[in-house]
Amino acid sequence: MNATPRSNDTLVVIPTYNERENLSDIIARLLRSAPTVDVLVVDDNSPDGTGALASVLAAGHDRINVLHRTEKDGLGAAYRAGFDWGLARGYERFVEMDADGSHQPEQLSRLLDRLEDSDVVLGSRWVRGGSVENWPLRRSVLSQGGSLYARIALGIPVRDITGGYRAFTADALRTVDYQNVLSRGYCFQIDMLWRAYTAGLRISEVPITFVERVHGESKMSSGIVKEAILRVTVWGLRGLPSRIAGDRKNAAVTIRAARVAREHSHAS
Ligand SMILES: Nc1nc2c(ncn2[C@@H]2O[C@H](COP(=O)(O)OP(=O)(O)OP(=O)(O)O)[C@@H](O)[C@H]2O)c(=O)[nH]1
Ligand SMILES: [Mg+2]
Repeated sequence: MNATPRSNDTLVVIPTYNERENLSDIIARLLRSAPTVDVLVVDDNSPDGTGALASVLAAGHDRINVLHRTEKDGLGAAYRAGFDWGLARGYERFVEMDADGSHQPEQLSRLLDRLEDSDVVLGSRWVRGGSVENWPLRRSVLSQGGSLYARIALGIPVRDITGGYRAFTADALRTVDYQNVLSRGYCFQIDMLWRAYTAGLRISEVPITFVERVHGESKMSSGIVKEAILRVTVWGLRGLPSRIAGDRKNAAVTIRAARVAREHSHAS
């Protein structure tokens, strides 16, 4: 394991699969616009050499790190590995960001500012001020329809349920027990949000401008969409009895207790 000490307390995790044409640019923009974050690229042995490029970038800069995995295993698995890596090194805030330029590093401060009084912050395309650039109507309909379906099925009062530009406190990640999130594709994002919501975490949405990728290929597939619909329906049905009973745990209290306990153990 790479034992490089961290330079900052915020880690931006960027999963990559065949993002060679995008990676240098996104990292350069991130380092420029967010001077107090470190970066972790989690590459699944991309055939196009993205992992090798990430190693070159990491060798040239203290704030850039890379985690190489042996085979393509989905976005969720990449994030789980990235969170493990960062929590083991004591990072206190985590950001999820795609490598394809859809999540603009210049808007990261919006998410981190809101994290001051939230446990989870969602970069949102579908709140006032949020938008999508260069998407065909078909993608917009699918994304908004998916969010609407998940909102109704799960009862989560959030506009953008599938978005992948997010920030979490370390305590929030520990609370949602991300290691046991089995969803693979973007359903990972719904799964994480569902767990955060049912745990009573403070969830905020901030508007972002999502820009469709220019280079490389999307990894969206019909399998990923089917996984999301199936899982959301099952969770929705399972959660129905407790929704009817209005039974939502207040884990903000648990989080505060965990924080106090940790501060106490550091002090003693
Ligand atoms: N490590 C790793 N990264 C992945 C995998 N699948 C996707 N990614 C990365 O996850 C991010 C999001 O994937 P995209 O292909 O952009 O998928 P998407 O954003 O849902 O779809 P589009 O909106 O069409 O771009 C990108 O940085 C991908 O390179 C995977 O299996 N392993
Ligand atoms: Mg994308």
